[in-house]
Amino acid sequence: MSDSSVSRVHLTEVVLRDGHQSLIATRLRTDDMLPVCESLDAIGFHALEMWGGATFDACVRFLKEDPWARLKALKAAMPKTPLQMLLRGQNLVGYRHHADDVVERFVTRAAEGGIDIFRVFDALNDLRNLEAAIAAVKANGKHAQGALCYTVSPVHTLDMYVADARRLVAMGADSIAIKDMAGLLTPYTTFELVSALVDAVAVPVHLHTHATSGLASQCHLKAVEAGCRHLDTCNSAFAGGTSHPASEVMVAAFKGTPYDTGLDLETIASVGDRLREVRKKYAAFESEYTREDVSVQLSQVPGGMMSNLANQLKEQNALSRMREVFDEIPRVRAELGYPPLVTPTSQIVGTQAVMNVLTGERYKAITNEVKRYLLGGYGQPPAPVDEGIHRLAIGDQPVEDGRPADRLAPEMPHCTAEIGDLAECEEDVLTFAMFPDIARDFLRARRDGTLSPEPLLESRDSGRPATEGTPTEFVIDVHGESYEVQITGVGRDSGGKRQVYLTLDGMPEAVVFEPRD
Ligand code: 3PY
Ligand code: ZN
Repeated sequence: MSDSSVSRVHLTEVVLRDGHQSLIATRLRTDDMLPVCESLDAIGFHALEMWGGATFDACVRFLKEDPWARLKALKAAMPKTPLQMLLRGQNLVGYRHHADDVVERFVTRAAEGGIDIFRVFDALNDLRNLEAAIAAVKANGKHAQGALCYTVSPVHTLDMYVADARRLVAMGADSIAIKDMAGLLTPYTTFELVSALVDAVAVPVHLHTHATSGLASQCHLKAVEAGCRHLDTCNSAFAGGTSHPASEVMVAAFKGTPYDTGLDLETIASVGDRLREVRKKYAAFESEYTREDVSVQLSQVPGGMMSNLANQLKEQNALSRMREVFDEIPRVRAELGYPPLVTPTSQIVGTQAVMNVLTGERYKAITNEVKRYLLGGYGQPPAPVDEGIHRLAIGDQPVEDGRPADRLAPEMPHCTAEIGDLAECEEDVLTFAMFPDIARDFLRARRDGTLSPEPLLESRDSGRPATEGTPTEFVIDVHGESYEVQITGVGRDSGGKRQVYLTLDGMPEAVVFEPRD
């Protein structure tokens, strides 16, 4: 390999999205991004990932920033380098499936706002959930990158990934990404997987792997040896642990080799110095659990998910149940047909696992989201679901096996009418479609001039009761996103069946369960 234009490795810098999402709960503010944008733009990265994933929710919920304004500000500040976003397929930047009209308008507005590369994934790798998004990206003349969520299970074979990658290309994907959000890859499995994908498809193959287990930079090296020329890295100020290998490290690793990135280490390092200073302001959002932890290789539970859950149980003085919850997550995942753990399946599996432990009996209470999942509401699980759980949860209700969005009526007209003149533009309607409650509060506060971001210095522990006993309120914090689960009551329905009432992120859920004694 001597032709450097063929062998050169291209880096996608993720500090403005996945880096802070992984390490400081997605709290980096636009004002703290802008001062380094000119330097980031001058470095020559293949792309800068800076939008999507949890950043949209965090902007509206916590930072009281308009995510669309962030997009436009970052585009203006970084006009040269292609900008990339993470799009959760039919879930866009939220947690539920949206109708195709919302997908089309969201992608169009994001493209107009400045996104050049759309990395699109589905938590189940049900590729039907990528169809509408990829079609919209192509219709806007932008780059559609199809991402495959990497996980380990009896059904997630090399052949499955190769077949999925081929289908994505047939659907119009301009490149393929291996999305290893939990950091489960090992160097030699990476070599095998990348070799197979590079052989199978003619488009570039990207590697996105988290440094959770400590193996990621070795995976990068083996990926490059297997023919991958596109790696995701993160500026050292927000690298390592549940984030990614440092950009500086990978630039140094390939320097002077045929794979040389051609990037200037000093400029990247100077951005790192400035961002390290910025990071100090966000001390309240640091967590000791985002550090490297090889145990993810044993449990296959993403580091961020396990550790943050532990953190929250600790706040509720329920730390004694932590081990049980950690052990329960892989069991629930297997019973639900081995979904990869990524938004929103991480939320679905995580909440059910917590319920199984805290109610004292497995599946005594079953969340509505698990029922929706079993009814086909998210698409097709990778493997068959446990029959007993299926029966217990949804009895003989028919399972929908079509594309979930085919059952959804257009949403834009209704959302536009409902939010009324609080929306100043279509982007506001889209924000409302995504997060109705928090968007309404946000848009109202913006109109009233009372927007105010959460304070930076307040500890995340504050305000949480430190009482002993069974917790009735807990937060599952996954990959920078929080879901608040509150048990609000127990009772009986008219047929005498016991019910647990809870709210999941403020949405009421009534869970009916049969007494078994
Ligand atoms: C997100 O959906 O926000 C992710 O980062 C998934 O890995
Ligand atoms: Zn990631």
